[in-house]
Amino acid sequence: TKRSDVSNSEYAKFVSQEVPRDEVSILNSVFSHLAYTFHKNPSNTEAMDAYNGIAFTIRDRLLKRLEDTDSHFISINAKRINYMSMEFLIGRTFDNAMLALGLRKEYSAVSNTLGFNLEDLIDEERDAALGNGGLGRLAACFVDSMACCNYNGWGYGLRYRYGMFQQQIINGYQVEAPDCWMDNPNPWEFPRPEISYKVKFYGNIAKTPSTSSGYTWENAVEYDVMAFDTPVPAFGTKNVGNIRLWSCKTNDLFDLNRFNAGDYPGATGNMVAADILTYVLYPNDNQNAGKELRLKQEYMFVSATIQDIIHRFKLTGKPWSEFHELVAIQLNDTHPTLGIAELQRILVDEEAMSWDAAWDIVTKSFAFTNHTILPEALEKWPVPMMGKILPRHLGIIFDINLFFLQHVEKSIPSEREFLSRISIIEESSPQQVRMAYLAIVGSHRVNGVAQIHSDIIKATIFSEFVKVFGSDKFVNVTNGVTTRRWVNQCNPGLSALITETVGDESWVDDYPKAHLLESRVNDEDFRKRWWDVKQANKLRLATYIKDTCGITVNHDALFDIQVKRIHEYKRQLMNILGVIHRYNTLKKMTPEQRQDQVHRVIIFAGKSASGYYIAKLIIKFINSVADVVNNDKDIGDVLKVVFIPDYCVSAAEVIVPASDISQHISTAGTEASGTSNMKFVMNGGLILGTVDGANVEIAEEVGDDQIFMFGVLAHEVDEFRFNLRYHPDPLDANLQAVYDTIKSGVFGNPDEFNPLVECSHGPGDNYLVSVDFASYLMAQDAVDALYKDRESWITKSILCGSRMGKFTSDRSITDYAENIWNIEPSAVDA
Ligand code: NTF
Repeated sequence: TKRSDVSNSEYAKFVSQEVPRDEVSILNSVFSHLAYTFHKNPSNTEAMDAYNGIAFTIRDRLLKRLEDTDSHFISINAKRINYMSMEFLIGRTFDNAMLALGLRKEYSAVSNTLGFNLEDLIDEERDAALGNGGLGRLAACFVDSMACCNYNGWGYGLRYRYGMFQQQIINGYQVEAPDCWMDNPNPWEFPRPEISYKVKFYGNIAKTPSTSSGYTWENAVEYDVMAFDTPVPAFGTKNVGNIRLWSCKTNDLFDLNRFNAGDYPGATGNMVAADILTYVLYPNDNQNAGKELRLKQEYMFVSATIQDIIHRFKLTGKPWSEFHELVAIQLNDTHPTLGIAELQRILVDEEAMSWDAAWDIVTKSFAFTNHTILPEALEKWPVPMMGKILPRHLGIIFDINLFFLQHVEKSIPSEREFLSRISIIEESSPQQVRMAYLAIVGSHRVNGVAQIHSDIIKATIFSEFVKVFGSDKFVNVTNGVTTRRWVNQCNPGLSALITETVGDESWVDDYPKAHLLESRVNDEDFRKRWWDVKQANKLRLATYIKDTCGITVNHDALFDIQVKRIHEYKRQLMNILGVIHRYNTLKKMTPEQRQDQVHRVIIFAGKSASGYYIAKLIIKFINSVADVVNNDKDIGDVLKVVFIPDYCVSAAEVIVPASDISQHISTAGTEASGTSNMKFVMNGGLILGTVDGANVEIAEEVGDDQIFMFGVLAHEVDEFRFNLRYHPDPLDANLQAVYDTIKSGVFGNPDEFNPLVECSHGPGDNYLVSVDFASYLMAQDAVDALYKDRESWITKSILCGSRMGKFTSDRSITDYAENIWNIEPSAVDA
């Protein structure tokens, strides 16, 4: 019609205009948002308002780019990768977005004009903490890299009202408080009420000849699930990424009749039932709680996502046989594995497709990443629970299993035993659905996240599947981290040095270029500036520690950092036992001898799952030891122990650039990769680690001499565990002395900490603390010795920082694109 012709052409003119980038235009748009979005003027603008006003102008610019990116990929019918993850640990967006748009200087000037320091405004933003730890942060880095590398990639997840809990430390104990991150307006998300899908639970299956599969799902409870989009700013390109998060629509579930009858809880009952689905992120890392609500969360997420993917596919008008050429679906661990059954269900029940044709599409589209081998983390759902909540899916999973086992029986004549070992259904009481097995059977590729981990899964937990599917289905993609956030944004001092060395900022999205730093390793002036950058970052962290813990630390001391989720396998316990050994040693010295020692600040941070008793006790223990050490007049500045509360992405951005040494000391074979190890080394910190996860590849890249490695090897672990149980060695004298100190009561009631003594030696020592303790202490001595030799230390630090090109998530994403997704990049405006 005429009206839409006119408005279409006017609109085309309007959107083709570049958004102005000069300071005056930006200031005007900030005024406009302050006045018309927030009803503020410069005289009543507080820091939060200024942050919001400015953020909304950035949002405008991002939206424009998101729109351009989407149209671009639609116009070329680009294959889309759908990264399905129950967690996105995004952190803050403000600073990241300014840097990505290349407008940080302009925004700094604008905030000064408004009477604020940009750094203070940055602190107004709450972290988006929709993840537990490494797995969720990896997803956030990956979406950043997909956008920066010009891939058509979206993240899909859930919009939790309460993210990762806030950790308070009260009397040394972890206390959890809800993370009410949605209290303030969120400039970074866009509600999309027009994008919503129905998701069903419960009900029963009826046989109906009218559908091609012969089944329908009846009497189910239905919810409307709606999309919220979070654009992901990308550096060095006009492409912008997106994370689509789902939440239930609840308003139309209000029961007015009940309300009128005075039944207020009844009136809102259905609203609450729907709302609670995305109320809270389960706070478990490497641990599976097996709760019914979690299963519902997973299904709601999966169902909305698969429907959205199908909806977009149908817009292309292509035949189903081309689905896998336009769609790749990556499962971030097993949490979204129901997606396999959901796509199969939709194709056979609703799209009238034959089982085999549907299964072909499913297996060509899905790929699965495994992130852990810890048995307690591997997801299994009781068959009765799944049958109640998702009756049709359970039927489909049984069929998938049946056809799979028939195929195995035919291709490799096998015994019943073998079939029961690889069955998707575990014959326990009750039966359980093994989600990792479903993910393997329904995917065309399975990957681990570091070479050693990928090798281990093939040799252990998935070895039977290698026999069935062949070795090529199982690949490795080593993790990576985004250099935008983890170098450029969090460490401006270092970034300036790299930019000067490389000649421009191209290293930010081409990180291997940082190797040029190595050419300056003998340049006196450069070495001094390298050291000074580290000292400045340590001073910044010392201030943060003073503000958050009230403890004064000297930034000239060696900063020794272990920050990550608290878990027995990560062995924070070994670290704190080592601290007690150090304390004992110092106490025996004369004051003069003590002053001669390397001064250390030992820094811990991390959250424990709320129901994880031993991990919580470890936190209390660290704080009790810290109290004694920090208040011991003999010790003074020679040793300080700090537990920084509420570790989160924005805290990490202050902590990571400030390490001299960081610890990654998991029992060999237990840490799939680790990603903070990469961040610390990129920022010029050395690492003390076991032969585990990505430590192995970091050592390969930076050179064994640059790294402090210790401990037993992965293939030796079983034998040591066996010996601890049946042929224990006598206890190491240093460890015995540490236990004696604990038992003397200096750190408080020894009975309280006895479980920690019991799980660090003898048959209870599942993670081999007592086995590795002696070599750990030796490695720590080597750290001290090297730190005394400042010039050697600086050399190693520069070599480490310059050799980390491999560990950018741009490389990981390129590996996925080439080896798993079969997808090419394409830039807007290219
Ligand atoms: C984690 N896994 C691993 O424990 C880390 O080693 C790894 O770096 C990250 O994944 C990212 O790959 C998990 O959080 C989970 F849930 F799989 F246990």
